[in-house]
Amino acid sequence: MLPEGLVLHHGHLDAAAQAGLLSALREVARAAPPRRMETRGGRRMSVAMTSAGRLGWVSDAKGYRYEPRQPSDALWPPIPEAALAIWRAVSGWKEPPDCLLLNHYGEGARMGLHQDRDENAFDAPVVSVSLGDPARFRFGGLERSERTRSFELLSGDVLVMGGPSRLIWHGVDRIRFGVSPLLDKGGRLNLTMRVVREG
Ligand code: MD3
Ligand code: FE
Repeated sequence: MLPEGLVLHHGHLDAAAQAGLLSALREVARAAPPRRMETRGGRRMSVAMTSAGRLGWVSDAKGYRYEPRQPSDALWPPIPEAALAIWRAVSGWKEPPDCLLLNHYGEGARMGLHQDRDENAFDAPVVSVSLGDPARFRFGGLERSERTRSFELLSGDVLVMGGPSRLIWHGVDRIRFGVSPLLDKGGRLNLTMRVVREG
């Protein structure tokens, strides 16, 4: 049993839909190359990230925030229609997302336990789509100290975090590198779509 508001659509995307989404994400990565960003504390993240949409998520010595432009000053590329179709199918939300955050996990990459709280739109859900190698997703509750549980996210899985689960602590312990044939170089892509409001 998952907590209220955390909904897993296992196998939402079949092989053809995964391949179609992947080619659209390659366009995003060409227009906005993924980078391993620095945390506010000056540590380099193991996950490479980029964005599409009206706003992109960035991190540097100044902290975490959403910006309308890439570090190069270019606008972020548009969110692919294949991703917006997933949002419409599972989010139950009236507005489209403002940001698609694309995360690439190479061998050994992980993401520590955190909350997503830079959006100022905690009524709106976050929708996550997994592609490529399996990942051990870990989640707890609204307090950092609460006990955590984990399950594996597989290629084609879609996870919705809404309602009372929108601000839960979560992260990725590890991926099982080289298991999925989807990405030629192995690894995992995760995309999250978010509604973002001004400060
Ligand atoms: C639960 N990404 O980008 S996706 C992130 O697999 C992030 O790349 C992980 O956490 C990844 O911020 C996990 C599942 C996920 C995404 C956002 C959430 C779970 C969430 C927001 C609120 C609660
Ligand atoms: Fe997160």
